[in-house]
Amino acid sequence: SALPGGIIPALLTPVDSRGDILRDHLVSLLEYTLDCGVSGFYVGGSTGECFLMSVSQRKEVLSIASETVSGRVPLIAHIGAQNVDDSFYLAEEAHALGYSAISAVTPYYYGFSFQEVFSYYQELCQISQLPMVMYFIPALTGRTFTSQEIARLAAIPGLEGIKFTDGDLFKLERLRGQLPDFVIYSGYDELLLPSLSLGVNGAIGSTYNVTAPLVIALWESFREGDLARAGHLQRELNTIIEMLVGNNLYPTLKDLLARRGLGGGLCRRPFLPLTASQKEESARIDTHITRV
Ligand code: NGF
Repeated sequence: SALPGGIIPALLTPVDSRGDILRDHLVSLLEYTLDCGVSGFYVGGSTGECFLMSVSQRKEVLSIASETVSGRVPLIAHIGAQNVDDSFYLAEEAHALGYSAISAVTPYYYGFSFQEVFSYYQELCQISQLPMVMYFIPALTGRTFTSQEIARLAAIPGLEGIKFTDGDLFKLERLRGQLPDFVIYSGYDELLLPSLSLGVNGAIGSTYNVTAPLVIALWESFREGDLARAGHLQRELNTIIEMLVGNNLYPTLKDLLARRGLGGGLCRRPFLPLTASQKEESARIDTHITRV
């Protein structure tokens, strides 16, 4: 498959207080994580705040990322939207901008039937020349699928992978066994090591924007068979993730970027800026990361 493996940050989108994209900050974040050795980027996903943006802003983010990365690593464009025409439009843009793959969240709201979800992916895959990574995140879409249903979706020509953001590792294991050639990305940063042991091809996550060196070290330790070191790193990372999630995740990730001189910016409304006490906690998280 043309889909990248390895550690892939779900790219943050720095914006100003009006919600406009801060191009320079986005470029700094891309250059910093590339220097850390990431294997690709997942652009415009949940972490990128796509559901809070206009289609033209989403296109702007896709275009800044492809211009900046300029072929150094593969890029996956998240193009999922509530309005299918927006998805189709963004899929075409992603292709024109040189992306390696597209990805779309499973249709949410309205409680769509399996057949409706199937038709949605089928049409997207027919329209796009790029491989598709379905984005499975039942906690936020409210829609889960059995491993058999996922296998039926995986049979759609062009649907080559899944971003598996679920804690059900039994389901992940069944899926890996049933579909040896399907590309599976771990979507919960907390569960990277167990997911690696079950055979995922890569990992896409929000916290990798600020922990790339640590998570790449975990990945390499696992590859080298040093499970003690991999386990140690997962525990350290999980302490960091727990603090991040308890402090308003995305605004804190951006605050951490700002502390490293990378800008970072704010999040779009209704996300609120960090309070004074959240900023203090962010400073503690920053110290914690540097100490590991
Ligand atoms: O933020 C969420 C929401 N999930 C991300 C990631 O799966 C989202 C995960 O990294 C993503 O890839 C995207 O931007 O589309 C978590 O933030 C992390 O495991 C901390 O819980 O569930």
